[in-house]
Amino acid sequence: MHLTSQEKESYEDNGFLLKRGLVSAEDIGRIRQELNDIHRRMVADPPPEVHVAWEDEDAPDERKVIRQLMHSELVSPTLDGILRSDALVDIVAELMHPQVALYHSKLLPKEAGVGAATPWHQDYAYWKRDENRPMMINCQMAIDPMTLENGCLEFIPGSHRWGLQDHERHEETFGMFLPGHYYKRDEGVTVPMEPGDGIFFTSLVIHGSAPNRSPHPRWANTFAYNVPGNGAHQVREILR
Ligand SMILES: O=C(O)CCC(=O)C(=O)O
Repeated sequence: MHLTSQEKESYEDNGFLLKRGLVSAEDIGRIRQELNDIHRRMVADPPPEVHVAWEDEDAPDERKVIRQLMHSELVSPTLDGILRSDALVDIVAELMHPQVALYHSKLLPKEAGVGAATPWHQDYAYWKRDENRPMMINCQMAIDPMTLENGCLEFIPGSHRWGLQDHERHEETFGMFLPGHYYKRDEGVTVPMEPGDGIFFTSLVIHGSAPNRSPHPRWANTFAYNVPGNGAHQVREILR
């Protein structure tokens, strides 16, 4: 899949680019099957390399709810296939660098009623090391319909050109966020997505999402890519 010059310009101007229909409905169906009952399975028997962060609030039936599952490619063969597919890697190669490595893949199931907000932040606040530069790129793929009501991503267009801002560390979640909790920003752009859509965004663009107070789950998966050699521990596998 090749990008038009308009799409590339839009990515450079805004720091993000939405691609509709990146992944087929069949693949989304397979992911749902592979992740069936994932909250309970991760409580009972999490694979050693999979790291789970839990929501503060439990579900109404008192079950624990996943906020973020790191290394989701290890629990879903379809996610593993998608992250290395030409559909994604071709676009990453055009937007980031011709050489592409996997940094990580994470599932973000912002569950109905309990999914917390993600305060405004730049991913590079987490990823900065002495030996790397902010070359990494994300692709968040929608598994469920994502709307403002269930907490789709919001971006501050052009903020990737402001450089890395000062972030605060939240002790409870180990999160790095811009000062203040999530709040509506006038300059924020909300990006609703349908299952299979994907949004590519730079590691410096400011983004966040509202809590999911709706009755609808908002499952998404973010694939993060890096340039081989850009940070010793930030390359999991060279893809191209
Ligand atoms: O899923 C969300 O709401 C936040 C995700 C995010 O910040 C990210 O993937 O970098």
